[in-house]
Parts: sequence; structure tokens; C-alpha cells
Amino acid sequence: MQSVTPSRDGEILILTVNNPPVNALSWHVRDGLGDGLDVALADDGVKGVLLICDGQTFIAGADISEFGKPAQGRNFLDVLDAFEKASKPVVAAIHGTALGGGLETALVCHYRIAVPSAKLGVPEVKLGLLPGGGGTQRLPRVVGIEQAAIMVAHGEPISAAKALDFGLIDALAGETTLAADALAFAKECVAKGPRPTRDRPVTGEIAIVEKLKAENARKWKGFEAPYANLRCIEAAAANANIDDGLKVEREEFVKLMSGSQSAAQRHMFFAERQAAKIDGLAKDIALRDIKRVGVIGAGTMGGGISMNFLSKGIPVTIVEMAQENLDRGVGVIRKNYENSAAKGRFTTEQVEGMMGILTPSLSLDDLADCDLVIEAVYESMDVKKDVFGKLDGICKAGAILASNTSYLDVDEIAASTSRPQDVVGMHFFSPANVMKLLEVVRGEKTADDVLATTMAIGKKIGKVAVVAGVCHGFIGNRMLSQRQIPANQLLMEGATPAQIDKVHTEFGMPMGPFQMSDLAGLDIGWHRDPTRIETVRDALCAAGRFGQKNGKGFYDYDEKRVATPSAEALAIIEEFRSKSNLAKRDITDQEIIERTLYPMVNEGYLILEEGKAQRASDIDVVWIYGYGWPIYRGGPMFWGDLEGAKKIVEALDRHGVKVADSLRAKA
Ligand code: 3H9
Repeated sequence: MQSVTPSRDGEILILTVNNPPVNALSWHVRDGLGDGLDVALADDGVKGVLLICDGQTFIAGADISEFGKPAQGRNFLDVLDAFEKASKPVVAAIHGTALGGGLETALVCHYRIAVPSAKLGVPEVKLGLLPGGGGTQRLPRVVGIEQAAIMVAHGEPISAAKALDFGLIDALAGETTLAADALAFAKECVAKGPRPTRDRPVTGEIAIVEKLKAENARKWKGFEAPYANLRCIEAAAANANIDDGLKVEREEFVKLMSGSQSAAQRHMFFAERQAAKIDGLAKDIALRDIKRVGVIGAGTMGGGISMNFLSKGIPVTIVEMAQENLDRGVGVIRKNYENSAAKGRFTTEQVEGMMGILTPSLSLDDLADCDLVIEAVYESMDVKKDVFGKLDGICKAGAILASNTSYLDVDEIAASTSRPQDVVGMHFFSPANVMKLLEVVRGEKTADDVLATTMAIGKKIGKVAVVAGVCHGFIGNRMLSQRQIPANQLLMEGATPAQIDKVHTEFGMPMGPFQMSDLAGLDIGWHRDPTRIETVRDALCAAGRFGQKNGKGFYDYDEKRVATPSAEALAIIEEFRSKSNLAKRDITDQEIIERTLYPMVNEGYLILEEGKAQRASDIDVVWIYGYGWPIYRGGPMFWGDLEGAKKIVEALDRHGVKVADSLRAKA
């Protein structure tokens, strides 16, 4: 099968692209398009050209897997130029998604027709890039500066209806009759002749650029691509001649393409998709049917977990021990949905619909008809074993029994049942209805179809699911402790919580280790004996400093939960430190990076050596979607490669950290 097949219908030459799965502009597609156009232009019998795609979508962009590799085939920009300057009208027929280079291809076509369900956009910013095929210069000439600026800076696609409104498409086709409608439309366009986008003026107000920057200052902190995209829009507004604007676009594109941010974001694009694949498992493995889900525990975690399923129309039975806790939990779920409805995310009917498929219960017996039961009770091995032992006697054969434990041994939990093959870990991250990560913990005896079903259900509820092996804290929390231990130690050597946190937030993390501790609550896991002070945390708890929840922890908090460094906390740390016999010294930001982030990378290598993660990129996915590691740094393993194994190993040796063999071998 050719990537681009020419065919004739009267005076129209039809070019059909076929490059599954998403008709990306791989080199052979570019060649096919260029060759096809040459044929059309050379043939006097051809009066117009129709570009259409087979499969699920119009061209979804440049082939990202070609980036950074030696160039092959026709140059994309030359192909685009030839299309736009063609002496015969060219029509694009769009279904599925016309994204990035795909939309840029449509933009050099003279006319565009799309089915109502089509989506059109330039998502390059999400890959740390900009539409480098003239998109930043042609979009403003078609939809105006305001809309173009929004589209390039946010990367969100728009619907066909909006595209018609904005003039991005000229006509709507029938949902199932694109080929015929587009052909008829192309025939009409023959009389109209070519209409090159480059000849159209730029319209609209450039003030949108500053507005977007002001509105998104927080969201875009640390990112280069949104700003580069907007500089190109400014160039479009400033240059009547498109070639001058295209020059600016090229310079900005090349800078982004050769930088580390785009490399990191492209790495994450593939990492996220790769994470869904389970090594050694047949792709066509039969999945178990999940029609009803049971959740044990109606606290913050259980409630959030339930919402994921309710939002997708999957009925949930939620079980608590006491009526009061059950009522409170159900009330919180309702309130969350109502708050979302107030923001326009749901209608009142939808809220009632979701609440209508939630069954509150005080008895585990009510879980007998559930296909998947997720336990979200207190984090104690004895409690979990007791719950699973009971579930074993209650749940139907074939039901998947999942634990939301964040640290405990899933194999030990599974051993408390007579069906360890049906037991799996489903570690959600708080708030469970918001955070995208789901660690799926594969026990020693977890059946293949249980694992595959759990991954699939994770995808269905909108999570990025990653397989982890059984070990203390799995992938994410195991690495987190390698950050927290040295961070605490640094306090003893003279650093302050604010200094350490600042290094982390400047690195791009949403919060530092001590801000995170305050948010989680310092008293979680505390032994509750104020006379027993073995750690700074014990000392803070003994002084009644429990974190954000009571307005004081490592920081002081005002009523809006704004943090300021706390003199009392610093005095407590100082007192604790003075007893430690460690000399107080100045700690540099570089040392904080080396002591708190390098050990995480090292732990990642250990996790891989032990087979607790399938691949390094899975670890990156965990940290980006579970802990807010900045995506433009590509996750700890990708970042570790950028820093360089040699540099990391030298620093770890200097600081007395035992280095993973595989990391040392790489140095
Ligand atoms: C660009 O165009 C630059 C130009 O402006 C300038 C140049 C000078 N390339 O997501 P899915 C693969 S930048 C290569 O699971 P869905 C993907 O890896 C590009 N491969 O499906 C996966 O492979 P596998 C701008 C790609 O139905 C398979 O296709 N465009 C590409 O959930 C299925 O993908 C974009 O950023 C690609 N461009 O969603 C669009 N796209 O099966 C990026 C996908 O081996 N793509 N693959 O894991 C998407 O947003 C979604 O894939 C799409 C389909 C919405 C199209």
C-alpha cells in the first residue's frame, strides 16, 4: 500500500493519504504528496486537487519519531510551498483530527471542508514546539490574530463548528459522506481558482499577546514554548510580507527543536503511550468485564476514587463503618460535583445522574455483585489483611480485589485471600479524582488478565496507568523518601526549609519537600508521644505544629493558607540541630540539588535493576503525573541523562550515597 495514492474523478485529482495509525507526515507521505501534486500540475486535464485521508483521521501532524534523526525524503516546507503556490485549486477534506503539521498542510490548501466531528488545532506547544510549517503565520491570516494566538499558545484543538465560524474551514460535509461532499466541493472550487493563504492580510488586535502572558504567567512558569509561539504571532502582525514572518518562525522553531525542553516533552509524549504497554503480555488478552465497582472507605481517598468511576457512568457501591462517616463522605462527593457544576463543567442533571448510580452502604456484604473492589482504608497491614480476608468470603468469583495502599506489601495482602491471582494494587494519588497517575501494582501472583483489566480500567477513567512491582512505596513514594531523608539531613547541617523548598520550586516542582510535608500533615504516622523526640518532625508535632491543617508546621499559614517562614519552627529546628553535634554551615543550592535530586535518580536505577518498573520512561511518567515534576525536564530519569551519569555518580560518591551498579556502569 502506497502512503499517498493518486486517483482521478473527472477533472479532479484525488490524493489519498494512508499512513496508519494517524497519517503522520512521515518522509514517504511528504514524497507522495509532492509527487502527487507534480502529476496534477503537469496534467492539463486536471483542474483541481483534493487531499483526503484514509483511516481514523486526517493528518495528525509531523512524524514526531523522525525528529532529531537524519533528514529523509522531501522537505516539508518545500512541499507546503508547492501546494500553496499551485496554479490549480487544492481542497483539503478533513475528518478526525487535523493537528500540527496536518493543519498546516490544510492551511496551504486553498479551501477546506470538514465533517462536524472533526477537530482542528496546533498542539505543538505541548511538545515544547511551535507550528514550524508556517502555522504561526498562516493561522492569523485565516482566523485573525486573537484566535491564532490562543490556538498556538494553548495548543487546544477547536471543533469544526468553531472552525467554520472563524473561517478556518469553508464548508461542513455530512458526517458519513465526506468523500462525495468534498469531491462536489472541489469541483465548485475549480471555478473559484486558487486562494493562497499567504496573500491574505493579517487581521485583529495584537493586545491579546500581553493578555495571554498575564493570564498564564503561573501556568507557563519555566516553559519556553508558549512565549516563542507568541513571538511568532507578533511577527505575523508586524510583517505584511509573510516571508519575513516565516523567517522569524523558522528561527524560533530551530531554537526550540534543538533545546532540552522540547526533547523532554517529546520524550513524555511517547513515554505516556509506552506506559500502557505491559511487557510479555499478549495484546489481545481477554479482559474481565467491569460493570460495577465497590469502594471501601468514604474518606478523602475513597470518595475521590469513587468519583472517577461515577463520572464515567460506572455504578459504585461505597462502604463505610459508621453512618456518620458514610453520610459525610457521600456529602463531600455531592459537594465536589456541585462545585464543578457551578463552574459549568456539568449540568445539574448530570450531577444527579452520577449521584444516582452511587450506592452508600454500611455492609461489606453489599459488595458481592461488584466486578472490582478497591479498598481505601487506613494504611495498616493488619487492617488491610482483615478487609481482604472478609472480601474473599463475600465477593463473587472472578472479581478483582484491589488495594489502594501506597507503601504496603501487596503480596502479603493477597496472601490473606484464597485467590491471590485476583489481587492487585491500585495506588491513586490525592486528590484521586484529579491526579492523573495510577500506579498499578503487580503482585507475584496477580493474573495477567487482572493486570491488563486494571490497566484498561485506569485508561477508561482518564488515568495514566503505570505498572509497578511490589516494594516499599512502589515507584513514586520509594523515590520520594530518597528526597525527604537528605532534605531533613540538610536542615541539620544548616539549610532552612524555605531554602530547600525554593530550590525545588525554582527547579519547577509545584512545591518543595517541606511544603509537601505541611500539606500532607506532619502528624501522619506520628507516634503521638510529645516526650519522645527523635526527629525534627517529632519536635514540631510535640509543639503542636501539624502542618497546614492547623495553620502551623514547617511554615506559618494565614487564613488563606499563604505560607511564611516560621520563627518558632526555625527555633525548634535550631534546637534540634544544636543537639546533633553537626557544625552549622552555608549550604549552596547546587548541594541541595545534588543531595536531594541525584539520590532519586539513583533510586530509579535501583528500581529498574530490581525489575520494579518496566522501563525508565515509566518512572518519568510516575513523577510527572503523580508529583508534578516539570514536564519540560522530562522526569527524573530523562533529566538524569541530561545531567550526565558521570556528574551524578561523582556527586553521590562525594556525599556518601551507595550508587546503583547500572548507574555507575553508565558513568
Ligand atoms: C508538528 O506537526 C510539527 C510541525 O508543526 C512543524 C514541522 C516543521 N507522530 O495518541 P494515540 C502514534 S508536531 C508519530 O495513542 P489516539 C502514537 O505514538 C506534531 N507518531 O491515539 C501511538 O503509537 P503507538 C503535532 C504519532 O487515538 C499511535 O500513533 N501533532 C503521532 O488516542 C496512536 O496514538 C501532534 O502533536 C505523530 N505526530 O490519539 C499530535 N501522533 O500505538 C499528536 C500519534 O505505537 N498526536 N502517534 O503507541 C495526538 O495528539 C494523538 O495521537 C491523536 C490520536 C489525537 C492524533
